[in-house]
Amino acid sequence: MSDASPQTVFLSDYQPFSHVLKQVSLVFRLSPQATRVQARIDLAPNPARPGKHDLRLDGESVKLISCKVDGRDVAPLVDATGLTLAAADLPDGAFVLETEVEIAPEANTALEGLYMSRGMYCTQCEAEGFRKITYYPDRPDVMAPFKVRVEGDLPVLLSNGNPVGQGAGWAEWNDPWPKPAYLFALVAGELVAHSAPFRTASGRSVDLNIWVRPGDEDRCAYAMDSLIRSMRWDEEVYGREYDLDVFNIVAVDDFNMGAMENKGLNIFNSKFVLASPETATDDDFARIEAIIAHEYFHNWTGNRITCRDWFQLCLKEGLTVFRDQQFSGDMRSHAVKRIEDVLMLRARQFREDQGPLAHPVRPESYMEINNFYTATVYEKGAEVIGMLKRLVGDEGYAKALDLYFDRHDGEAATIEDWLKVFEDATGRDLAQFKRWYSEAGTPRLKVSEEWAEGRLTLQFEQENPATPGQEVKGAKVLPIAVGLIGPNGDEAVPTTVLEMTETRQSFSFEGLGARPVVSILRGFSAPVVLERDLTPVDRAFLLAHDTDPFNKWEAGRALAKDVLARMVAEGADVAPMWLDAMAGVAFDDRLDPAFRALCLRLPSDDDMAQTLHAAGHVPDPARIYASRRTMGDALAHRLRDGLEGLMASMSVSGAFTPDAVSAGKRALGNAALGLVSRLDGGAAAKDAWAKADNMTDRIGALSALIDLGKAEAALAEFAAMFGQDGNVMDKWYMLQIALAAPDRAVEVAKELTALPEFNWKNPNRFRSVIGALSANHAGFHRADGAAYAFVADWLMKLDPLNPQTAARMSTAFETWRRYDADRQQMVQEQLRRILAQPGLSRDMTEMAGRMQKGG
Ligand code: B3K
Ligand code: ZN
Repeated sequence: MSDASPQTVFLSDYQPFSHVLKQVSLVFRLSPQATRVQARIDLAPNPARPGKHDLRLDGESVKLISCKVDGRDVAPLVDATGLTLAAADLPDGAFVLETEVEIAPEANTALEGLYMSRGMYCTQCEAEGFRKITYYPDRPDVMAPFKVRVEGDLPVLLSNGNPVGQGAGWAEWNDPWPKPAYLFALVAGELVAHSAPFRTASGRSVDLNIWVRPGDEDRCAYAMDSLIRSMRWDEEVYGREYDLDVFNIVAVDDFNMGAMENKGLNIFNSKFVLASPETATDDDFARIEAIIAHEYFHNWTGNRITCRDWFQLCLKEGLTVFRDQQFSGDMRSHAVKRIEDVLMLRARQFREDQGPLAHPVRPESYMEINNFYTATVYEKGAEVIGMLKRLVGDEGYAKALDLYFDRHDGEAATIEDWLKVFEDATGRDLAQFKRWYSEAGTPRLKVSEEWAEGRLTLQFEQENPATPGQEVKGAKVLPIAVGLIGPNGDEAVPTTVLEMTETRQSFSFEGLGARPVVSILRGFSAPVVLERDLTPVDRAFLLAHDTDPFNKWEAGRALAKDVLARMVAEGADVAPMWLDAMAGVAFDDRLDPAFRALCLRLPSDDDMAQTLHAAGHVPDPARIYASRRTMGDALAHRLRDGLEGLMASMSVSGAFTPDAVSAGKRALGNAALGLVSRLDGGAAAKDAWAKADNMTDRIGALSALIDLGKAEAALAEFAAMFGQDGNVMDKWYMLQIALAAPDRAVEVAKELTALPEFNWKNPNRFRSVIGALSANHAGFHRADGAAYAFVADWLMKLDPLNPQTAARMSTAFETWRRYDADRQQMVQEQLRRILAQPGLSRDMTEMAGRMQKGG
């Protein structure tokens, strides 16, 4: 889809819709080239919009066959984005609108609206896909109950809500819960179900089904188990029960994102449903658990209470991410989950927030809303809720959430509504806190200490950097969790939350016997960059003694980053102090193996580039890469005597289970294997490859071999084993490119994209190559710009077919400001080239335009 001049939409322009919808009935006659959709909509004037108004319905790429008002043919004004029925042609009160349209699912390559994936019909309507199915007020504040009849010659015909009838070639569904059109879903295909019963807390029976292609049904057990645990958890922790007789999940191979929370009919990217020990890694299992939970939790936070408009996206996404993070923490380890979440936040959201695409958690304008399903809306949106909870306490949070569900169930709400329930439930004024929603950018928090006569004073200063369109910002409310550790390693003052509201603010602790080491921002209590001049000795001390697991890990990470930064900037050697500290953690059996594995993971190249840039350096990708390798080699040498033993002690016997304890052991065992491989020329990795009996260990061994450039045989074996399985083969593509030596990465990507199996129209496959190349930091930022051009070529190739995925992948270019003038120019050249492409999508026009402007 292309627009000559994409329009900008503004939050400040919001107006309620002209009409209210009482009931929607749809009939689908499925056919790949010519599906007919009949819609019957009961409408009435909206009392919130006094006066008589035209009826404007959204509609794109739909062919109008007929249109009737109260049974009489009418001739609406049809244009490229919808139709209008003039007020004068409409009855004064309630009326019935009937339309029939024709659409071509088979021709739909954008995977938005009704489309086909390997013979199966499938929909994706969020954010604005329903308008590609029929004429409709496609906006989240228009909610209505839906009845759907599906006719087609496929055995399984699904839609939202409860099944009310079915026969040969048809099925009828009724969804009694009013919903916006973006939650509509339809699936038709040759599918089989993996089913299980569920009984809700109040005794209602629910049939749970996971629908997959025949042959895949034995890989649904983990997703089903995750679903059942999610449903129980939401009852126990949030008091929220499921509200229909069935809950259906469908796995589809061609999907633009992870999954979609359609009411009663979640549609999933198959890679986040299908799992067996042979095909899925521990990380895959953890992601499946989290995404199943996320989509299920949307039933209350998103579906029962939805968003008034798309600017409020974080209302459902931030909250639902927060809830899925809580759930995963409860199921696994809170410490490990928090570290992983912060790693991801820094890698994706801080990166976004510090570049040209920075935007507030609640943006105020957009051209294409699909471009705002970002780490800022999702992950920072979740962090903001975490801060809110920290500020009002667990009880205040629980009261506020109960009030939120009581007050807004069945409504389309705003961030103002959300904050008001916290104010009303806790008596707190959140006016200043609200800046977290309206101001972009990652605050930088500086801290210095003063010590005199048993009194420790912490002086904080926050800086809120300018972001595109936002030069000046106010001070943020920062919950700063602090603990003090005495010189003997005992906790002198347990975690206390300091509440910073000014630009500069001091807090004192009195009556201390000896000068403590301060542990600041425990649990990563606010999403800020902490700038702290702590000596390496103090960092090592915190790594050894901090009682807060996040800050214990953070101390080691900060130490590693200091060391690596000095290696890159000054050519310093690997600091022995860091090596000793790592040895202390790696072999400490009292620590959780998963935690130890995280400690041994070096800061990523991109993270280092971000950090160096923020410190005023121009990062040199090749130098970062080389220094990081040197650092890894030094670590391997330092730990060498213990690595074999560590690998042996981490081996998990018995049948594979994806539980957190076994996964943690495998993670540490594979980390040790990665280090051993730097010493033994690949002997241990070859051995591990031969012995691997699950995908986690297979990937561990294969990664080590690719890293050594000795993976040819293993790669061929892998392809022979899994060639038929698209999701598994995506790993094969991804690893070869992500782990390629920087000077080889583009060449490897070129070779792989030339393979006949490289089905670039499949979003997972496209991401596994283009995403992997952008993630290979030094490879992507190769000095001759070859990777920039390669990625731009592919984005331009995909854009006309699937603008959403192309635009998403274009964020590869969002960091160009960090680098030297040559690289900046080369990226600019690619952005110009993209923007000059005739018929460029609205999605890509907005993304490339924003990136071009800089920041
Ligand atoms: N709500 C969907 C994402 C829709 C993305 C549309 N471009 C999945 C989720 O966040 O749960
Ligand atoms: Zn979501």
